[in-house]
Amino acid sequence: MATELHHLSDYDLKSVPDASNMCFGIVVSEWNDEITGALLDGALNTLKKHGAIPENIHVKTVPGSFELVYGAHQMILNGGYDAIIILGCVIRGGTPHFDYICQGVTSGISRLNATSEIPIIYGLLTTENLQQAKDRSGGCLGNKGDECAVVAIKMAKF
Ligand code: DLZ
Repeated sequence: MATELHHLSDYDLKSVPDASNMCFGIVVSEWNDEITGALLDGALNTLKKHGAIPENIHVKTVPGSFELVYGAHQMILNGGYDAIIILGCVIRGGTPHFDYICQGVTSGISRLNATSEIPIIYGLLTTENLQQAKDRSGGCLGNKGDECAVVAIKMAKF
């Protein structure tokens, strides 16, 4: 369970399969790019640390988190991936927009997971403010990009 006391960035290195024969797609949102760039760095470093070959990691950007579902779907249609990671960051503002984006992305990615043959890994930060996002993108609560990379490798093996 993800709580402030437990996060997957503390994973046991030995529990992660070798990723040298795996191919990964990453879709990353440009919105809040200071945060999503840090998530991407974390994901790339962790995939490579576990053997993934840089040429086998394909990164595509989309304008905002709402477009992550479309991006992931296009990657599924292109084929050739063992797992796809989506990375985005939605920060609550003064309107209900936050809830609609979070709900849209979450249900869209869930639907893709239920209907496609490869796992889509959910790397969407949904935070109340910028500090919470920084804490989870290389700050005191780890990096969700790292976590997503570990989950992607494990699910590709699954
Ligand atoms: C419009 C919008 C707003 C208000 N906030 C965010 C956000 O915090 N994080 C994010 O990734 N994207 C945001 N967007 C953009 C939407 O995700 C989307 O790109 C637009 O609504 C166009 O479809």
